[in-house]
Amino acid sequence: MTINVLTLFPEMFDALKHSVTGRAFDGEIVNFRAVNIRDYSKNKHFKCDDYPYGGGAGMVMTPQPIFDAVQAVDSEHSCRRIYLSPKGGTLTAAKAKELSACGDLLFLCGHYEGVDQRAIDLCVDEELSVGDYVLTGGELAAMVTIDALMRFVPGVLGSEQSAVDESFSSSSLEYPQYTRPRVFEGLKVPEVLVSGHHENVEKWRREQSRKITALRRPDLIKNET
Ligand code: 21W
Repeated sequence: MTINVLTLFPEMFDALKHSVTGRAFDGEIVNFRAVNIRDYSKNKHFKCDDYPYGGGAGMVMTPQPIFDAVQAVDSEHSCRRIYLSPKGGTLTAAKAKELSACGDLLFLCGHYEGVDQRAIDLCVDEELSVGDYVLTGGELAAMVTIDALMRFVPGVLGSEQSAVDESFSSSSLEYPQYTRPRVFEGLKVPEVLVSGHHENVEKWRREQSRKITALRRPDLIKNET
């Protein structure tokens, strides 16, 4: 699987070189490429933005560098092309899982006030948002999406981690976890966890999950089928 990102700020994606995502790139389970849209500008100053027709505040990304960058990265239309946008459908675990099984991906990141609509019309299969709050651009949204989807790519998580039933994939919140020491700042690890009684441990964890989900996210329980 190859993940391509088109952005004016490719250095931001260095953040993915750490931890689980970084190891997946090193192990060539996932190939990652951040492409600078500016490299494709035909303007003599490599300009990539301009004033909005009709007026208004801020700048709009011009279509030419985006169109040419997309052609260069994906001329055969074999990538699923996603534009990170506040107007898109919201990222969920189900969407992340779907994207993880789509083959090669291309994420287009806007910055400033947005992207000329013609670049979206010509280059994009789907728009995707990460939630109802305003970011300064699509880059962090793309990183959130990439991190979430890579967890579903076989071999990215260690076998130990992938076996764990995680929040949202199992539609309930996690039980609290503890490690050494047994007592920290006067707070003890729950007795059942050090009892060595595996059945009781499992029962306690299920009960804790149920309680915290009912308290914090009753919507997850109602939505369970
Ligand atoms: C935010 C760009 C607001 C444009 C028309 C008239 C990508 C994002 C983003 C951004 C506007 C995501 C306007 C959740 C987000 C993103 C930057 C509005 C003003 N348009 N998910 N006036 N939140 N945000 N432009 O912000 O690119 S996914």
